[in-house]
Amino acid sequence: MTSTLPACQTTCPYCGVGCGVQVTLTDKQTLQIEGDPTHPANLGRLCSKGSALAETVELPGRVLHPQIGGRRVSWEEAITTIAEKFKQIITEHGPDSVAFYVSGQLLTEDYYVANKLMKGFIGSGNIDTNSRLCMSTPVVAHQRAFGEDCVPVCYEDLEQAEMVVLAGSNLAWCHPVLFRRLSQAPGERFVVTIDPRRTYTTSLGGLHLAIKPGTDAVLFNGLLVYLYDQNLVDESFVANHTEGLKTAIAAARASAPDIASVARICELPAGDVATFYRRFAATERVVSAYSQGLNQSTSGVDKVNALINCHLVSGRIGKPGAGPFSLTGQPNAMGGREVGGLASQLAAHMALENEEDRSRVQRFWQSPTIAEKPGLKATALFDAILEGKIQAVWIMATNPAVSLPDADQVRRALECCPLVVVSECVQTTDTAVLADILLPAATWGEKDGTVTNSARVISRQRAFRSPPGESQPDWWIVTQVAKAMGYGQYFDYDSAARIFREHAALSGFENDGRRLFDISGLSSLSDEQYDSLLPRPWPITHSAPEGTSRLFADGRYPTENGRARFIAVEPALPAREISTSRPLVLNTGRVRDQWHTMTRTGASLRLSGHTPEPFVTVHPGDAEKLGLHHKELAWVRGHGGHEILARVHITSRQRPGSIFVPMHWNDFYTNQGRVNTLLENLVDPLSGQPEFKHQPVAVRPCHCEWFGFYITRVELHPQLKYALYWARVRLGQELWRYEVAGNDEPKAWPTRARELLEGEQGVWIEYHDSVRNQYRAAVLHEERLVACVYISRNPQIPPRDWLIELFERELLSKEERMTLLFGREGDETVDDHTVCACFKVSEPKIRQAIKEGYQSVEAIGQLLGAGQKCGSCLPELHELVSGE
Ligand SMILES: Nc1nc2c(c(=O)[nH]1)N[C@H]1C(S)=C(S)[C@@H](COP(=O)(O)OP(=O)(O)OC[C@H]3O[C@@H](n4cnc5c(=O)[nH]c(N)nc54)[C@H](O)[C@@H]3O)O[C@H]1N2
Ligand SMILES: Nc1nc2c(c(=O)[nH]1)N[C@H]1C(S)=C(S)[C@@H](COP(=O)(O)OP(=O)(O)OC[C@H]3O[C@@H](n4cnc5c(=O)[nH]c(N)nc54)[C@H](O)[C@@H]3O)O[C@H]1N2
Ligand code: SF4
Ligand SMILES: [Mo]
Repeated sequence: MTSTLPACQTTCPYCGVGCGVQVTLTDKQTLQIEGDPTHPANLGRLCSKGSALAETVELPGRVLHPQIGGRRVSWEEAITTIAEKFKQIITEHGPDSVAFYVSGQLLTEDYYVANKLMKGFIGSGNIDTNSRLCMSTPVVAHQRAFGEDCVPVCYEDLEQAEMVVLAGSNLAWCHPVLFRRLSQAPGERFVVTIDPRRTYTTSLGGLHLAIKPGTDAVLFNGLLVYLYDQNLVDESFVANHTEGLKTAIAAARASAPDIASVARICELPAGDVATFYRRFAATERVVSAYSQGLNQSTSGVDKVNALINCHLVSGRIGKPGAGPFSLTGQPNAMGGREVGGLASQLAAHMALENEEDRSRVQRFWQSPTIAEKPGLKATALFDAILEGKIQAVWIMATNPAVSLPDADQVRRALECCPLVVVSECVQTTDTAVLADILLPAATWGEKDGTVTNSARVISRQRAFRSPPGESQPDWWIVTQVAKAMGYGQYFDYDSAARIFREHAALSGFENDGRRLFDISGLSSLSDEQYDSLLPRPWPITHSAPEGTSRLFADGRYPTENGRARFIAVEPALPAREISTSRPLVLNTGRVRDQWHTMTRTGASLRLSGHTPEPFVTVHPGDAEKLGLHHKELAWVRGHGGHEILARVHITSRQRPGSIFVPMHWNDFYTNQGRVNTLLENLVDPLSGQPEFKHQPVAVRPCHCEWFGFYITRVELHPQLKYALYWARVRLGQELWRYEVAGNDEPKAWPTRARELLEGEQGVWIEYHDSVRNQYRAAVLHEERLVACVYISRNPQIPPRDWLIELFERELLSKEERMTLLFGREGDETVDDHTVCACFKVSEPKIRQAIKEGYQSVEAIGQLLGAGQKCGSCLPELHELVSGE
């Protein structure tokens, strides 16, 4: 692989903060990836995931060639086959019998052509995106309140705010650079974190409201009533720029008449609710940032509108340091919305239901047809596949067999669909293995285009290496299929720049200022100008070519009458309440160092150390009731009796009555850990966004006779049949650690270990203590370590991060060989997860340093380096130091 640029400025492929990164090739021909100091999103900062990007540029397990039924074929054969099969199905069953399921991780240009092909040429609305699972709720809430899907604020507003409300957002882990900006911003500010769990985001201080899951609309309705009753309405703003306050107040009062009622329903101390309301009322500059804790709910749209109502009534919008702020998840969730990648939208913020808009887009595209109605939303789309109504689906840059609710049903849908095309870069994802036709997609660092971040800032992603094998950018693949379907003259693109110009032109086409999404100022960029485009927030017009940071400063909203709308919100209960058979609320979400289904972050050793296994967090009181023990395993049972197996973490951070399981683990990394198999397909009726935060489950201990781990250079799990549980971590290109546990009698450990590792050539050294029930073994080949095994009755397995270093040695000393069998002096059975990913500093090391007298974050930083680079671990370090 060759580098094409000495230094390349691009954008991080992970979260919606959209940090600029700078890629350089060092003298030693290795890639160096740093934060771009000139990018407005991060000004040089990166979080742990961004900092580890260089480790994952050479992604293992790439799809290198097009494949049909697992057979390598030429691009030509793959493209012709897809085009012919799609055409045939459309001829026989109509355009609505095919679908695309795309992703907020596509670049805007990829997204634009996919949407154009489906809506303008195939003539169906059936293109939906994983943003349905993520941002569709704020889209609808914005449309209801503002008339258009617009995020009013910019990142500086967060820093300028005197009060920041974080509602259903784990900012410290999910938008870490924004979290850093907030914690480093000058001046004092009061932070209110609304989250049933005490996440590390609460380390900002202020107030944590450990709200009863699902009751946020009541909390915000109560705030609306409070502001109204205390005469804190911004009379002139409300009179001149809004409508609907009276009905909104009436609805709010019916559900949240006073602080006492709110406190009771939300199960919060009344004093805390009063403090929140008082501070909100008294502070001019308030930003309320929200994310999946509100969005991923069967009444998410109402929750978001209840929050927006509070900003409208107090006029806290369109001003510096004030406004509601939807934090977007994926790097290009926003770009997808701009091109109309949701089944419920057209393109450039135009509406499918609007006759004029449809005609306008059709004229612009000069297309033979145009979708006449919205298509199927993500979960409904997969239901339609299962019912046989959709016969061909093309999935791009998303892994629905893991990430959609009722994931086994999704898998069945794909198994029975006559044609499943998957554009992927990783061969073994749970979805790619179900593809009839698998297409090699170029990925981050190999493709050119643009993305839009949470603050509407459009940035370039730039290629700095050539794609491996025959991989191609997604826009190229879609364009080839469009050409093969006979639409060549409309898809005659030879570069991302050409697509971008067309997209920009469409945004300004017959716009007259009615649609705020207008980037027509970029429609005539030359290729060179596109290449060197600097980040800027939309709208970007000819009169404001540098873009516009804050919207609605003039009080005008893109509704028919120019007024923002209050929405009357009657809070709904979660669709499924707990019951005696499923008495706990399952909440799911993210961990600090993994990204979704782990296809990239799972390949990084540094990132895998923070949370090496699927886990279930349980409150100590619940754990006691359920007979659960820390570090043992538990079964979590959900919808349809499905069960998963995960490691138990007992912590008072968890709210009693609810548990948390991360969304990330899948069949590649563990044997029974896909949490979405437990989820019923329940969606918000307005947005179609699924409920990922509130599903009833039951938890029971999983009794195991033995626990242990294997570190090997070969993949073991196909042979690990006797283990009830395995979860693996990639320690290197060809080095794995398997955590294992089983419930059979552990007599045959030595035999099993030998059977399992029979492929490993070398000398065995073993230690079997049948009294303490411990078995340790190592395999050495020419003094080099090739495998090691540790099995015990005890789930508290000693730390093992030091073992990895021994695998890197060419020659092991006698002492080192002894430690393989007998452990190291001072090894304690403590949690050995990595806290600082940049310098690989584990929790035991930090605890040891604290014991030795290094009792501040700074002192530990000086001693161990922890927290000194990206800063993502600082909240955890603070808590370790303060002994919480
Ligand atoms: N490390 C990491 N960062 C990521 C991602 C990743 O995979 N890994 N993914 C990116 C993407 S696509 C997204 S969408 C964002 C998501 O970013 P976030 O929304 O911040 O992350 P989540 O962990 O999904 O959920 C946020 C919080 O909602 C809380 N919550 C659950 N139920 C309720 C409730 O009823 N009320 C309230 N107020 N809160 C509740 C959860 O306890 C959780 O802490 O993260 C982005 N950033
Ligand atoms: N339980 C639970 N489930 C959830 C959530 C939750 O909070 N809880 N959150 C939901 C949310 S908000 C989101 S955003 C989704 C995310 O869920 P997914 O989108 O399914 O997760 P990813 O792992 O990001 O999948 C992206 C895929 O695209 C591939 N890829 C990377 N780059 C490219 C490229 O350039 N081209 C192509 N063609 N492929 C590429 C990657 O290898 C990867 O397989 O999960 C949702 N599911
Ligand atoms: S905060 Fe981290 S993951 Fe998000 S864009 Fe910035 S570096 Fe990437
Ligand atoms: Mo997301």
